[in-house]
Amino acid sequence: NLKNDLKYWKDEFTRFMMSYKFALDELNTKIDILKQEFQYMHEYNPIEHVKSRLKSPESILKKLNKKGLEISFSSIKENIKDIAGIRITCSFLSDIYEIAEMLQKQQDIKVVSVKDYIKNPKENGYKSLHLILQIPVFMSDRVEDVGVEVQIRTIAMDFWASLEHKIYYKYNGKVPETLVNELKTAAYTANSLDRKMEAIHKEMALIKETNSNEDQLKIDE
Ligand code: 0O2
Repeated sequence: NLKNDLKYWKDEFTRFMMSYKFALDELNTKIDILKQEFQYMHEYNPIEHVKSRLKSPESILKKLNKKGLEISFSSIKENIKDIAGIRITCSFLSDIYEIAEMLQKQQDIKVVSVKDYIKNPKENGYKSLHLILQIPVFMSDRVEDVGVEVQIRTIAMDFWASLEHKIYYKYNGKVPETLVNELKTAAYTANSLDRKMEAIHKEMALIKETNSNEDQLKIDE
C-alpha cells in the first residue's frame, strides 16, 4: 500500500544520501590532515576555510527536471555529480593547485574529472578549480564509490562568485547587461589582486629563504 511504499522510498533515499554524507566526512578529514601537515611543513596555513554541503532533495529533483532526466537512484548517481560538495577557499593562487595535487595523488581517491575555470574562466568571469573525486565508503554490508565535487578557489574568487550567485538568483538568471559588464570588470580586478598577493607571497618566501641561508652561513663560520 501507499504508506508502505512511501516508507520504503524514504528509507532508501535516506540510505542513499547517507553515503554522500560519509564521503563528505571522509574528504573533510583528508583536507583537515593536509591543512595541519601544510601548516607544520611550510609554517603557514594555505586553507582559509572549508565549507561542505549536501544538495537538498528539492535541488536534486530540480536539476533532474532541468536536464530532462528520469527520477531514479541510478539516474541521480550517474548525472548529478554535486550531491556532495566541498568548497575550499585558499589564500593564494598557487595553493589551489598544490591542494588539488595533494588530493588527486591519494591512493584511495579516483579523479573523475577536472575543470579548470581558472585557466579557462567562464564567459561571465567565473573562476574556480572544480574536481569531481570518487572515494570509497565502507558500510556494514558494502563498499560504495561515492562522488564528491570539490571547488577550490581563492578568497577573491569566492567573494566574486558569491556576489554573482546572489545577483543571478535575484534576476532569475536574466542579469541586466550593465551588471554583467560590471561583474566582468570586478572579476578582472579580483584576478589582479590575486596576482599581486601571489607576487608578495613569493617575495616574502624568498626573503625568508635568504635570511635563513645567511643565518646558516653565520653558524657555519
Ligand atoms: P549551486 O547553487 O552552487 O549548487 P552541472 O550543472 O553541475 O550538472 P556543470 O555545469 O558542468 O554541470 O557544472 P560546473 O560548471 O562544474 O559548475 C557546477 C557548480 O559550480 C555550480 O553548481 C556552482 O556552484 C559553480 N558555478 C559554476 N558556474 C558558476 C558561475 O558562473 N557563477 C557562480 N557563482 N558559480 C558557478 P550549481 O548546482 O549550478 O549551483
